[in-house]
Amino acid sequence: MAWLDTLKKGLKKTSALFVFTQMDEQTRSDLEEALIMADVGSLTTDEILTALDETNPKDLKQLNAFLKEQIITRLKPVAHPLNVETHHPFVLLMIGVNGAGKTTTIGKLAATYKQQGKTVSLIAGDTFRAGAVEQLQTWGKRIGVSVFAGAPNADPASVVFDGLTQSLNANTDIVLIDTAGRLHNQTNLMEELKKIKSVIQKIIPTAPHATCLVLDATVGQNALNQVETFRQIIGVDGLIMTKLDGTAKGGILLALTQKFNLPIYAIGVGEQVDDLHAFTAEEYADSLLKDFA
Ligand SMILES: Nc1nc2c(ncn2[C@@H]2O[C@H](COP(=O)(O)OP(=O)(O)OP(=O)(O)O)[C@@H](O)[C@H]2O)c(=O)[nH]1
Ligand SMILES: [Mg+2]
Repeated sequence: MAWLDTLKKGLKKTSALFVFTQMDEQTRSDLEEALIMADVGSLTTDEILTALDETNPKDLKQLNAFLKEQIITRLKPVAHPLNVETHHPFVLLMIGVNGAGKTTTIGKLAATYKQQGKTVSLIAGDTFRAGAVEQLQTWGKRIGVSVFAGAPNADPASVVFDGLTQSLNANTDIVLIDTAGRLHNQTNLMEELKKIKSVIQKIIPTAPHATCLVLDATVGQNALNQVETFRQIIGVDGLIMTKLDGTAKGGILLALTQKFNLPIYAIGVGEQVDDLHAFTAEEYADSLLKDFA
């Protein structure tokens, strides 16, 4: 996640000793380029550059401290792990485009809650993609959590209805609902999502207690469009950003926060069960800046 590598290389090119005694134009434009390349977004980049001009760091150490503070100040307010204690059962609806990491994230979350001694059930609301139900069942077996699946090709809303009813009867603490990946132009699938939500509300009027949009960090600026689309169609309470292990573009969280100010529940940093981490602004800033100064 060394997204400021560009800047570092730029500074190395322009300063043989990799030190500078004042903020010059070259350093400023290297920083601008590095921020844009890292998907921080033009608005946040402009804000950071304006703050930079006021702060006027004298050396690389000060510049590093300035950037760290900028990142932390912006992201600390959105670092909110999901609070699942607010409702019983707590119903989480997982949504997002194809391949974002919904099913994997459900598996990781379920394992976390199970470890905390809670009872968890998973509902296989993706009856659309071949193999989706089996993928969730594999996770369920691996972590020892029950999975509710409907008949093959069943209507996802009816699967969710039956699964939620069963979870209520079993007095489950947490219900995690998987859904199929879908894109903004797939009108039927988007309508289906609304139907799923209204079916949930028929059983539990306050649910879903969190509608979580899963975003793949490697898609870059497109993540902004995804939030916009899902927000309009069904509403989004918070985000989980996956695949931060595989990108130099982690700055997208700054752009998303600037635009939507949504809680970041967690981040995915790998495919394994323990690769879901709580999001903290400090750690995030450190990892973004780790090879810098
Ligand atoms: N490196 C990495 N891979 C991840 C992460 N999260 C998920 N993946 C991988 O991304 C791929 C897609 O993950 P899924 O969980 O199937 O994604 P999905 O959103 O359920 O996909 P659909 O159901 O097809 O829409 C899988 O190969 C996962 O192992 C992550 O944080 N890091
Ligand atoms: Mg899936």
